[in-house]
Amino acid sequence: MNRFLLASFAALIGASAAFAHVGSPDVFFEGKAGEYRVFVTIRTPQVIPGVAEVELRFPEPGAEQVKITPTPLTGLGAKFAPTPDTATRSPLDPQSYTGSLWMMSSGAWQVRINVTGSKGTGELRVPVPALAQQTMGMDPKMAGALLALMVFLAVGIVSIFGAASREGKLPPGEQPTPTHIRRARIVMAATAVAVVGIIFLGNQWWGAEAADYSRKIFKPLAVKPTLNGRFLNLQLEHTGWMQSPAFDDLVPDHGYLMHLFVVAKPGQGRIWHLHPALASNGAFTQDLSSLPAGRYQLLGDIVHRSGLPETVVAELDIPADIDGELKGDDSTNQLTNGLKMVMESPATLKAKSLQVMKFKLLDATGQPATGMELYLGMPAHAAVLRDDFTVFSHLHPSGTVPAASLAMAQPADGKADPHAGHSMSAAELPAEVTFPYGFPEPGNYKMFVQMKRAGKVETGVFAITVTN
Ligand SMILES: [Cu+2]
Repeated sequence: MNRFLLASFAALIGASAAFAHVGSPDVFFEGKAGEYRVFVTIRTPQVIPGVAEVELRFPEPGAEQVKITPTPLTGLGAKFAPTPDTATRSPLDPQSYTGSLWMMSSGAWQVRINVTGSKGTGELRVPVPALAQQTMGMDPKMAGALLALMVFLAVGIVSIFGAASREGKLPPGEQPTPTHIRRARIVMAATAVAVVGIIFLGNQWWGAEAADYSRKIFKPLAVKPTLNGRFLNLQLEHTGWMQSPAFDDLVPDHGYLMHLFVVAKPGQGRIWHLHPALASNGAFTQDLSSLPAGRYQLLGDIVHRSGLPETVVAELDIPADIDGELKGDDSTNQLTNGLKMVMESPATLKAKSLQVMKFKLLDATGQPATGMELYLGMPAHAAVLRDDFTVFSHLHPSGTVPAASLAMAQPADGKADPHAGHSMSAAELPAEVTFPYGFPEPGNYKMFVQMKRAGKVETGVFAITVTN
């Protein structure tokens, strides 16, 4: 009978694991399928196997038929795609399409989007991590009803067996003798023992299934920070999820194995985007020169060879100021040379829906800045952080998908274009960028936007309120 308790216990474990993930599992992406520019939202399933909801919005008309197909990101499964599903065109907005896709196993998946219309055919492949986030708890009303049914059936079967042995062979109208009654009691006791035994075994089976499933619930790798003078050492640690025993399956993303965001607590006015060097398997080291004393949140983005991205999270106390200067691509957050960064989207946004946020870098005279450069191969990078640190997402103008995963999704025969849909020509790089993103829940957020100009990374900090 405590199977219901077990189920709710499993749900609790699930809830805490979902919290450890950095709270933003859905995929937002802008890219091109052939000549068709499209905004892609993929709402990932909470349980695996589960259904991913795909929403597509074409800013320009022309797309007439849209097919979507889920396949694993890499390996044999990626070569043998199942039959595509036709996405449903919205009756209200002919440039929007929706569809649902089953994701059958945990890991790195992709959704292939095939578009036919007035501009020919085109394909776009969008990587999606399919990770079990939680065990679905049972609805208390359903649990109550099932419990009542179970008691009714158990009592029912005991009394049926009792009545059968007491009166089954009696001619109509005759009363059972004390012998009959005694025998019936023995039968009822034996039946009750058997019923309790069956319920007990059923409970064991349920518990085993729940425990087995809870092992599949995604738990990101842990990381242990230690401070050694001005050097930060980061040691990755296993958490028991299906993880590679050595930490040797990481692949570089924009040329670095880890993108570490160091955020000052509690005000979160400042952020550093650092690139720790690999010291040995699973151990990274970073020079923290230029960090003032204080408490920091560490958020490290890594990508596995499978294409699965994850974020490792830790807290760090720095007891005394570390003086010095950052080097290379590492960056802090300041706007220099009288530059100004402005957000052109409303400062109040709705949760859970796709927003295309626009930012501009202006020079001292208020004109769009010139001399823009790519920063780590991208026109811009952004970090979205909820004020309580329960949500963190690392964005690019193409969306939430890491460039390394995106490159893996491209067909081996075609040219891999990790920046599909974005002009990468530095000569005419505009001082204006957009990021497609959907805030997972209401609350107060900070968004840190980084663009590179004249050899310097410029970071703008924006407070964003997200409503229901
Ligand atoms: Cu980035």
